[in-house]
Amino acid sequence: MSYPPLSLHMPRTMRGESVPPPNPHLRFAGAGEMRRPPVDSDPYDMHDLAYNLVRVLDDDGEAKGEWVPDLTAEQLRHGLRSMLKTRAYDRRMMRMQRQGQTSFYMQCTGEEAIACAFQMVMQKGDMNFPTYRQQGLLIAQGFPLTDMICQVLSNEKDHLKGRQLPVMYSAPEAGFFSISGNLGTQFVQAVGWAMASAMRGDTKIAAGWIGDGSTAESDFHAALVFASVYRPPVVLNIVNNQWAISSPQSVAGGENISFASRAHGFAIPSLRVDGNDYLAVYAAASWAAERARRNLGPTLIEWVTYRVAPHSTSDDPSKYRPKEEELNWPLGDPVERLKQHLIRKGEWSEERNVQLLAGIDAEINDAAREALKYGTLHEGPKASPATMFEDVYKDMPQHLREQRQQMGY
Ligand SMILES: Cc1ncc(C[n+]2csc(CCOP(=O)(O)OP(=O)(O)O)c2C)c(N)n1
Repeated sequence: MSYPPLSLHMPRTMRGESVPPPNPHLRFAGAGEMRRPPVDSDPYDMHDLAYNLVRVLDDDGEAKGEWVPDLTAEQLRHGLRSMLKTRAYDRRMMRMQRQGQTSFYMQCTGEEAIACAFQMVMQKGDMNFPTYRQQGLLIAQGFPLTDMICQVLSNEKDHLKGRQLPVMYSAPEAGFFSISGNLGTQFVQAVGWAMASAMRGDTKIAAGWIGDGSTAESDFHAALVFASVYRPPVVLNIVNNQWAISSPQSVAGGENISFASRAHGFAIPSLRVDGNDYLAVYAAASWAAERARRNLGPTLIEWVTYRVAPHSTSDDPSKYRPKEEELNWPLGDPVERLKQHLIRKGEWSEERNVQLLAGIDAEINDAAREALKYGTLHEGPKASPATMFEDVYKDMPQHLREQRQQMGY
């Protein structure tokens, strides 16, 4: 008996077809179609939710179904403000990079709803373990923009003292754990932090964040094992923005199966949610946070979205994906969708939106002007090079003292 020669499967997108056909195993429910199970559901009774999409806002901006969250008009306007501010901040940082005031920047354009709405369910003392694309977690809670800009500029007021790449913020006091350049490491750390909270008998919860591409890292799997075994209070967020630099999500394992369904082998409940729908994000995040706070254990959420911006200031997406892809993206723009919803409710208007944008621009200009007083990458005062030997260890060992002396300090 002889067989034909073997060949390796290549995801369609690796064969040069950059817009994948609709996945026959994944469904895309209309707004309001998906059920909202009780938070203490058995994960085995929730499998359908990992292959479909929880959506609240329909194409006309109407909120529908069991997942409609209980949010006041003021809370919804806060959401719109946070997303617009995040977008404007990104644009401004982008410009600073192009003008040579900083070396590097990463935008989250199109993904603002996820971090901005998620932050609203976090409470004081809870901890996010973000990637570099969740600046919305800080902005939605009103974290000082000047401090963020000083980090991006690596200037004299950068509280990380110029030791980190721009956008790798660290603000644990604001529930925002230090960002690391090594993909995926924070996911397993989030689980460990949540385990510590439970071991101490505390009431605080953690949230881990990871991109679609980074789910291929081993830390993603380690995180699921620990979360499955010890059931700590953690929300495990996968932001599926379809791309990992130039690699489509199919290459990370998303060609025939959803990322949400990865939870099933670990008996962890999971949801697949429209990440461009502020209301759906808030509702799903509340559901998962409630589970965690009630000691019911972890939840995995796949947020389906699209990375509209280049991966970073060092990237040019026109080299690997057609512009039509963004234009044909079916879930629209999170900012426009929430704005439309508010207008439909009679709680917003185009005029108020223009005023809001002007206010945000002024706020960002003020923050930028203040930050620029403390210097940029190339100009102005800097932390003394002597400080680069500090904080490697709690106490500086002899060999670092010698190296510092060799530099003349
Ligand atoms: C361990 C590790 N491998 C590779 C890289 C280089 N790298 C930085 S970002 C990135 C893509 C990550 O894509 P994804 O997880 O989908 O997140 P996104 O950038 O789309 O938000 C890669 C490969 C890295 N920083 N760390």
